[in-house]
Amino acid sequence: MNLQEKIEDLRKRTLSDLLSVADEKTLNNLRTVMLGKKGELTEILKGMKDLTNEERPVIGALANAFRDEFGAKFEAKKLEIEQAVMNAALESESLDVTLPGKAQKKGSRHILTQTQEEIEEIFLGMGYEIVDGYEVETDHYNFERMNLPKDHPARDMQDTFYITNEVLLRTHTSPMQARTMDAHDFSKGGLRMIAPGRVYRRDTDDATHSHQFHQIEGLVVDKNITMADLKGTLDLVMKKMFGQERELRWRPSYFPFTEPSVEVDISCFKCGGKGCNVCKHTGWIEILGAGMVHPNVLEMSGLDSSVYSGFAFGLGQERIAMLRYGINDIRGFYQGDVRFLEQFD
Ligand code: 2NL
Repeated sequence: MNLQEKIEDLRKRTLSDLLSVADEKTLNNLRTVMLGKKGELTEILKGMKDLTNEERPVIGALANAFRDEFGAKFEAKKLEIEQAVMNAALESESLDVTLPGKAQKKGSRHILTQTQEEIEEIFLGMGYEIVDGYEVETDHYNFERMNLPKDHPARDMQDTFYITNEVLLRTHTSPMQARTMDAHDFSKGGLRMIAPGRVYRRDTDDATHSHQFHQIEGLVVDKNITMADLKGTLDLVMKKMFGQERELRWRPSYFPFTEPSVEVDISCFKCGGKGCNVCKHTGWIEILGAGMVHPNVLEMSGLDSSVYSGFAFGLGQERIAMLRYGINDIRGFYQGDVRFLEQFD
C-alpha cells in the first residue's frame, strides 16, 4: 500500500470503529491509538520523508482532512455518549417529588427554661443583670450571709444536703446575690439583679415536692430604695406575666433575710377572682415571697444600712409553670418523658 492507501485504510477503520463506540473510555482510547503521538497516523506520516516534492502536499492535505473529519466526528460521538449517560442517570435516579416527606421531629426548649427565659426577658428590659453561679456552696454564703447564724431556729425551715460541715448544696439562689453584692462597686450606682437557678432541699419527692427545683430571686440595692419600689416592680412584672387585669395582695410574713417580709398573692388568672379549682375557690393565688433586705444582710456585704436599702423577692419556677399550665405533678418536669414535654412546644 502506498501512503494514500494507508491513510484511506486508516480512515475507513477509524470511522467504522467510531460508529460502534459506546462509552467515553473506549472513545478516548480510539483517539490515542489513531492520532496520538505513538498512534497509527503518526506512524504513517513518518513515511512522508521518502515522498517526492509533488507527492508531499497531496498526502499532507489528505492527512489533515482526515484529522479534521475525525475530530468533528469524535466530538459528535462524545456529545452523544455524554447525553446517553445523562439520560440513563436521569432515568435511574429520578425522584418522585409528589411523595410525602418524612416528618422531622424538632426539639424545643424545656417548659422550665421557657418560663425562666420569659422572666429574664422582663427583668433585662428593666436594666437588671442576670447572674448564675455555684450550686455547691458554703454554709457561710448560703446561711450566715442570709442572716441565719448556726443556732438560728429558722435554719430548721430548710432541710439541707450537706457535703461537709461547711459545704452544701444551695437551698436558695441567695448566695449568688451575696457574692454579687460583695463584688459590686456601689460608688458607680446601685445593683439590680436576678439570680435564676437550681436549688436543693432534703425532701421526699411527691406530686408537690421535689428535692431539687428552680428559683428566681431578685435583688435591688441602692440609696433610697423603699417598699414602694418593691410594690411597683412586682406589680409591673406580675401583670406582664399574668395579664394587665391582675391585682396583687400583700400579706405580712417572715423571712430571716428580709424585714419587713411579705407574701404576695395574685388575683386568679383563670377565674378572675370568682373562685375556681386553680385558686382553690379563694380568688387568690400565692405567687411569691419578698421583703426589704435585712440591715444585717447589707452590713455583711460592707454596706452602711443607714445609707443603703434594698428589696428582694423569690419565686419558684415550677410553681409558676404548674399554675399556668395546670400541671399537677412536679415530677413531670424532671422525668424527661417526651409526651409530657412536647405539650409545651
Ligand atoms: C420564698 C421567698 C425570698 C429573698 C427570697 C433575698 C436575697 C437577698 C437578701 C434578701 Cl441577697 N432576700 N431573697 C427575699 C425574700 C423572699 O424568697 O418564698 N422563698 C422560698
